[in-house]
Amino acid sequence: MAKSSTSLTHWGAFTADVDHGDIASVHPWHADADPSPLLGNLPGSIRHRSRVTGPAVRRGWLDDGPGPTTRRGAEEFVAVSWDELTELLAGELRRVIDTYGNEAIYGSSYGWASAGRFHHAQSQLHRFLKLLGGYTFSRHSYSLGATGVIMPRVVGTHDDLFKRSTEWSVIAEHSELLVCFGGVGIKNSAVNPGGSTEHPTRTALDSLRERGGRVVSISPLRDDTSGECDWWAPVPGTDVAIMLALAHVLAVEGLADREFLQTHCVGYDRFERYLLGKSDGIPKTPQWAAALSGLPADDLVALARQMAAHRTIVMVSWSLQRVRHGEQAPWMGVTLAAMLGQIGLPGGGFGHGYGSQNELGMAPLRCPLPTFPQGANPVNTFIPVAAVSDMLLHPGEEFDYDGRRLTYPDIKCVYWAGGNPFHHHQNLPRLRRALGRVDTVVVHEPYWTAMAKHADVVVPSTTPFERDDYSGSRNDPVLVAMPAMTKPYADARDDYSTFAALAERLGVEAAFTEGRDAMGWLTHMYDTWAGRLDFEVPTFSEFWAAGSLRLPTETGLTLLSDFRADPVAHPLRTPSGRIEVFSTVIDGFGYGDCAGHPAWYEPQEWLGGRRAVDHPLHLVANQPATRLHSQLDGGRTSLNSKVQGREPIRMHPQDAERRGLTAGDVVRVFNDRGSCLAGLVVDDALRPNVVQLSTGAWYDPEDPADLDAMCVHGNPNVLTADVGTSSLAQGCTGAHVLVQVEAFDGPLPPVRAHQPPTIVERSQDRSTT
Ligand SMILES: Nc1nc2c(c(=O)[nH]1)N[C@H]1C(S)=C(S)[C@@H](COP(=O)(O)OP(=O)(O)OC[C@H]3O[C@@H](n4cnc5c(=O)[nH]c(N)nc54)[C@H](O)[C@@H]3O)O[C@H]1N2
Ligand SMILES: Nc1nc2c(c(=O)[nH]1)N[C@H]1C(S)=C(S)[C@@H](COP(=O)(O)OP(=O)(O)OC[C@H]3O[C@@H](n4cnc5c(=O)[nH]c(N)nc54)[C@H](O)[C@@H]3O)O[C@H]1N2
Ligand SMILES: [Mo]
Repeated sequence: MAKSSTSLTHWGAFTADVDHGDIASVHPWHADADPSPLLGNLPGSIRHRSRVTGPAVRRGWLDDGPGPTTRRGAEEFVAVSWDELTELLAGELRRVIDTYGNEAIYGSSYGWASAGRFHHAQSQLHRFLKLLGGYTFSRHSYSLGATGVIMPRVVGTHDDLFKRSTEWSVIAEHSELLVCFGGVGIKNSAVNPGGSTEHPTRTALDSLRERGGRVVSISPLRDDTSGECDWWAPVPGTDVAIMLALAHVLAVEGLADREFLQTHCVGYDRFERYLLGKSDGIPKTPQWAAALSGLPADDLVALARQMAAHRTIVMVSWSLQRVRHGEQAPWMGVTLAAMLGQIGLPGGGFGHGYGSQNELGMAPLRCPLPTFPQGANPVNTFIPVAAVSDMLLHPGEEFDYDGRRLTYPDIKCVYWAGGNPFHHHQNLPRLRRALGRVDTVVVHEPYWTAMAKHADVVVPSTTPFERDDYSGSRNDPVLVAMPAMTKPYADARDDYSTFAALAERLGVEAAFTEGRDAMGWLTHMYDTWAGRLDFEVPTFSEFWAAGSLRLPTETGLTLLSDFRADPVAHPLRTPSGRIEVFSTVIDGFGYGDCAGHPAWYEPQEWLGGRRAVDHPLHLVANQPATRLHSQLDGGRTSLNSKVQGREPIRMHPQDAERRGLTAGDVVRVFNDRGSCLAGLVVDDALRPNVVQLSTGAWYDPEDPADLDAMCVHGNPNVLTADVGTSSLAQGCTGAHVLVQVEAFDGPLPPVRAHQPPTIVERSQDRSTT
């Protein structure tokens, strides 16, 4: 008998019909005007064949004990009982801590996990490891690695750029011109960490256009902006040159707002010397940018004049900073907006990530959300998050980061819960070698992802639909109850229960659980939160029965309006209190790859460089339209997009014809780092010489024992370079990679990505006999 139940994912709230322990169908949240197609991945996800059904240990780890090995990902697993798993894992954690210290555990566990304030995998793991004495952690994200370091130095914050961004309703009402680098799409704004109950992007853009507003979408892909727009498709990676050219026109035509630059910024003069070519002999003219970007110089001149004449918002998508020198695009975007002098005016100024995530343009909550307490980490050692392979491969080596020299720790145990490095990290052959260096890899997962298949100890987790929780996000007005739809599948357990059992073996149970079960925590977190609010909310049981709770928001925001109105009373948290067009601090670091003002640096992976001779196609490895990262890759929406079971790669008709390829072909995508198969889609919505292969197809090596094997399924991270944005931020650079594409004529290898590995029962296990 189907029963109806409401829940929340990062891509939206929904009601599900639940039948025989699984989601049978989903209905979007009643108030969501533009629900995400990603909801289509949910039916069948609870009992999917790729679920981890019980605890499992890699054969070699069980037989030979912990230690470095290149066999990870290529061996069978042995099914063990929960008791045995707990015993083995507790013993290994104790061994690593006693022998090498807590720093030897890499417990950062980057990843998106699932929505839920209590059963949030990383929060559970971090609290647990802190009670054991701590772990090596990571800073910032794959999303915003460059922004997270550069923007606090330029505008005193990175978080407020998103949390307190100009609201969509203000843009729809006041903006006349949106100049969007990277577009402003609805593909990505489906998603909000913690969940969304509204998706306003499409409607806001429609109302802006109805008012006569214009959208200029500067992006290699036409569909990066929803609805009608002027589509300008430059050579990928040349946006900073384009922004500099627009700035050049403003500077030489007397269109820059000198007063705003004087009162609200520092260092414009230093920057202008560079802009005009006085410091390096190269004026950043529209002609100069045209040669790099392929955009006509006249168009750039005309656009700059229009930007100065109209209420204009400069939007920079997050993708622009997920490349080598990624610090420059947001810095230059703010500088360009500062020259226009409209920062802090309704509908003018700067936006960073409209169309990247749903929180942009959504009103922030006036209150915090209920929180699972974390405690402090006694270990101070950290890495910038995307340096994980570097860390594992180079223990003891020094590296640059944000003005400091840091040293990589010597990691013995990698512990992951709620993330998938075989989704998120670059150069996967290198990651496999890096993981080969440690003694033990532990992974908590509901699904047999490639990361789970590369683990020594695999801990089966529940999905959010098998446990009670609630969730919301800081830029969404509703706290949503997530009652369990069904009991845990097979032998899966909540991460909380797993850690509670481990905590018991390791003598920290009382501190970890504080005597509460999951429902006890949900109530406690809610009551603690409610007690600190300055307004009344229903009791926990009233909220739970109602299923949702609307919270007050701060509406009508314009980013930095206070600062604009009075920069002395509302200074930015920068050394000068103003926007740092020139940063003395960054200049003082003396980095060759990030100077004291925004600048054009030749990209590492781009069509204008020497690498393009052998790799003539620019691959945009963007976020998938059909799923969140690698999550539910085996779901309906995701599978429907595949071509002969492979991830689709989009190519311009001209490029396909030149290679004798037709739509529906399986092609080989390759460079000097690796190769993968993909299914060809021919489409003129791309700039020629650009191909697009989104992230998220589960890594599927043709021969798992070969560390350099071709991925038969289409994961672009076998191709991407594992290199930081710059010495400043060392952020992720996975957005761009140069490749070649050819027909694949061999016999088609099967896709096994969504199949579990070989698991033998303990009774058939020779190590017990
Ligand atoms: N080339 C390239 N690479 C990229 C990017 C790019 O643009 N290009 N983008 C980057 C970006 S911005 C990001 S944010 C990362 C995303 O990388 P990740 O966040 O690591 O990717 P996800 O697929 O969301 O991984 C989350 C995992 O958590 C698991 N999970 C869900 N709920 C639970 C739970 O309750 N318990 C446990 N134990 N596990 C759970 C899911 O099954 C899934 O495997 O990828 C980055 N990688
Ligand atoms: N459906 C869906 N939505 C998501 C996610 C997902 O996995 N699926 N992930 C979420 C996460 S964690 C994050 S961090 C955000 C990321 O948000 P973004 O970083 O903005 O996402 P991308 O899809 O990588 O890039 C957006 C667009 O930028 C364009 N672009 C790429 N390179 C260039 C360039 O050099 N110049 C210009 N002008 N444009 C360029 C690409 O065509 C691309 O489609 O998305 C979030 N939203
Ligand atoms: Mo992200």
